Amino acid sequence: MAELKCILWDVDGTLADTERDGHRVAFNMAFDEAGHDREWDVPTYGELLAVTGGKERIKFDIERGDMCEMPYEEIAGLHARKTAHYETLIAEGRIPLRPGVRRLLEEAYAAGITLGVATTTTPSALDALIEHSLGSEWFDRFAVLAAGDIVPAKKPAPDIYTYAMEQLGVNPENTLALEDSENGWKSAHAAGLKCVVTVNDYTRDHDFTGADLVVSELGEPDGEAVNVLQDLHTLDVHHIKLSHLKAIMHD
Ligand code: XBP
Ligand code: MG
Repeated sequence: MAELKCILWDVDGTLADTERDGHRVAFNMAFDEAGHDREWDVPTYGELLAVTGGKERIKFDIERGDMCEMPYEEIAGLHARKTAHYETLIAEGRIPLRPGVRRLLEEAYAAGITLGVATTTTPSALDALIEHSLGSEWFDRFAVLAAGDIVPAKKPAPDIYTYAMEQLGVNPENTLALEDSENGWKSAHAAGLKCVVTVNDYTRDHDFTGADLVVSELGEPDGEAVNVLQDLHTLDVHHIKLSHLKAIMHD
């Protein structure tokens, strides 16, 4: 039985559905602008999401022969342009938060739970989402923003979660992760965390065996009941509340 002291949030797919209409579109804008004859359509991007990290994803597509060879500096430059396009898309307000995200963040913050972010995405892309989708006050409300290349090994390695907990001085037994993907869940699990997963169109069929709770979304009190796909703690769920997260830790 452990007390819930800290919640670490994944970003892409968890805070907001950023992949299909945000990151994917931005990659294609950068490819087009640089004269690369390559477009990542919706299903192709779904396959490529198995590789975490934008630069790593481009490199993988090159190595499998679907993009022309280029030196790493060029990949990094291409990715920097992609990030700039992504930030513009986010600033245009195209990607809302997922249902229940703001509600649960507010509830946890008001309850004095330490909140942090553990993501593979680039720090400036995360900053854009916080500024334009969440609100600037969250730069102070999150006690740590752990993102991108700050650790050498990205998810599914545990490193980004371990780094975030070290920064906060919290233990894994008091920390819960909110994730959306198999790589994210594996990363949190490898770091010793309990984990609630909110799936999306790209991740619904991923393997979440062992995850504490897998639901369609966090949901809202006045909305429809969320779809519960896996529940190791036999919780009574209509929408995910802080009390559910506490119950998972206590179990
Ligand atoms: C998701 C990722 C990222 C994004 C693209 O991160 O794997 O690579 O797809 O962002 P998470 P970058 O789910 O951990 O938030 O291009 O900035 O890497
Ligand atoms: Mg994610």
